[in-house]
Amino acid sequence: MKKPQVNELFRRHPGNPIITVRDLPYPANTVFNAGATMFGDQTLLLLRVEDRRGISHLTAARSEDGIGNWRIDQRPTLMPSPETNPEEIWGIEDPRITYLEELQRWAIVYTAYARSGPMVSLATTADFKKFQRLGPVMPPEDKDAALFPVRVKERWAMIHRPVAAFPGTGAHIWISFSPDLKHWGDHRILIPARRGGYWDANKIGLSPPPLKTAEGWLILYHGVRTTASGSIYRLGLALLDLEDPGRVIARSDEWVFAPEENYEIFGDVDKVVFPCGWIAAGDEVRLYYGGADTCIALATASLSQLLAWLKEHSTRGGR
Ligand code: BMA
Repeated sequence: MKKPQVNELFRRHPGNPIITVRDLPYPANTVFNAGATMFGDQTLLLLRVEDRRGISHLTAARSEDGIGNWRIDQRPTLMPSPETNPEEIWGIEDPRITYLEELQRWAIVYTAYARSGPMVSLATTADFKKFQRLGPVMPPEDKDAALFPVRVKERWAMIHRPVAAFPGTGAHIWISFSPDLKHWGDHRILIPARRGGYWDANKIGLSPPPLKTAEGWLILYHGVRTTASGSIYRLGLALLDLEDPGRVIARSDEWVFAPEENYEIFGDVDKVVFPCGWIAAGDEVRLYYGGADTCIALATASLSQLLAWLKEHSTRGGR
């Protein structure tokens, strides 16, 4: 197998962006940061739609090939519910979807946004029409969360990214555990943000949910580099032990994907690639990501190439 260069690991779809606000059946500001899953033999995206007030909701889009002919719900699929859930008063954002075989339902972990700051909320569904809210599961400030699809030693596991109010401590990726999806504990840092000039210094967060592979749980995470002209959101890889996902086996030193195309560089927020979902079909991984907080784009990769590259380029981080 020819060894791919790091900038060849993910290949952008030539039709990018695959969904923009012009594809929506109703007026809105932007569509970006979609969760993704297979629903029967269709690809289902849960789009984050920001309306013309600045408040986000979620809308389902379905496609046979996961690339085009998206059928988008005529009305918002899941709206914020500030009357019953005051933590959603400023919207619901960035859904990560995991199918829980044991419950035969999909779990949607999303950011609920209100005066107190962003926090992690959870809902489940069997059909992406009716949703059951479990409410907030992590207090603010916390976001970039997703569930593992199976229990780990009898407990559910969730990755998330709290931010400490204490200055200079950094924002790291954490893992927590729960017997019932509602009560979470045993919190600990899983992947620390690096320091100094690194692309993933000071602030990192999980991107799509962990992906089960023969070699471990594959993690794609974003690093936020603050520069004189704003932030740059780039993506790196890590691998967690299959039996004990609290153990990091590998972590890439370099980023594997970064804003390069116009639809990633220019938008409501410049220089952002922000995936919330990926789908593996055989060796192909389809990554759905928001471009510059304005559109949805697609890139594909080979799972075996990602794992081989990560193995060769891992220092396990922590510098
Ligand atoms: C993060 C999240 C994402 C967004 C990104 C860039 O904090 O809020 O939804 O894409 O910032 O603006």
